[in-house]
Amino acid sequence: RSNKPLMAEIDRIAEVAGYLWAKGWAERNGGNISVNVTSLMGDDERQLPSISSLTPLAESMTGLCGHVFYVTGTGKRMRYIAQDPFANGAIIRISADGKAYEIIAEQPISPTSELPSHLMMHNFLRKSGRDSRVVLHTHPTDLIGMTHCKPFTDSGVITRTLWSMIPECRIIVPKGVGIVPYEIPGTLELAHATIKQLEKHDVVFWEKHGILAVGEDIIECFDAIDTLSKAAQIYFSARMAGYEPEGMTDKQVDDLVGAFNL
Ligand code: 2HA
Ligand code: ZN
Repeated sequence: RSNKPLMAEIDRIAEVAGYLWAKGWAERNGGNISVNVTSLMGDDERQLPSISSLTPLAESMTGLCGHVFYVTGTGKRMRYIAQDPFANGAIIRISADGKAYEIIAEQPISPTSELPSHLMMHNFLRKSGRDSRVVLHTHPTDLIGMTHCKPFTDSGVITRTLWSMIPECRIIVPKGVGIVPYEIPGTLELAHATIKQLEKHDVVFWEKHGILAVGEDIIECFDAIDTLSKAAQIYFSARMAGYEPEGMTDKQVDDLVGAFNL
């Protein structure tokens, strides 16, 4: 725990875990976080002996050989990750051949059930040269609610609707959102479908399940989801008051691109 940059990053993860709980997006063990911390560790730390057996991965992660991640634990609650990230998550290392992982610190806490999808996303992001180190998955009530309504299961429609609620939304989520039709949580099918959406977007909805953001910075990932949630709340508030919100016009939304260099 003497590594200051790593501990500062773990503190930020704990901070965001607390926000997810406070927002009401993290019922029981809902949601999970993984962060590539390889660059925050010294050579000696990356070589730490393992404290678990080597667990094979279903697909080899050739872009992540020797990489090190903080991952939240399976079944662990965000509200407790906020209090004690090392009692509710672990540092894992991908093997030199990319075919397995082992836990190297601090306690042998098994990684999230969504590890296959998280690692595949990290693998994809590295191979495509993006410096996204963070994958954040959570269950925002309002955003999930939107995916229960047909027109919004289309990426273009849900993106335009959310963008048109407030200017900030397009400014903070300029690539819009992708959406993956319902898949069983934790499966490779879900992982593959998500990667496809990440080719064009940094934020992806999982229909009737949740949302996921990738990025360089965990606070920015949280902010993107928070801004989308704000837009969804404006939409639903209007609907609950009995009217269809007018929304900014397409021109008003598109004018932001030039004005803010998006
Ligand atoms: O960690 O959110 O998608 C529980 C989940 C699975
Ligand atoms: Zn989930």
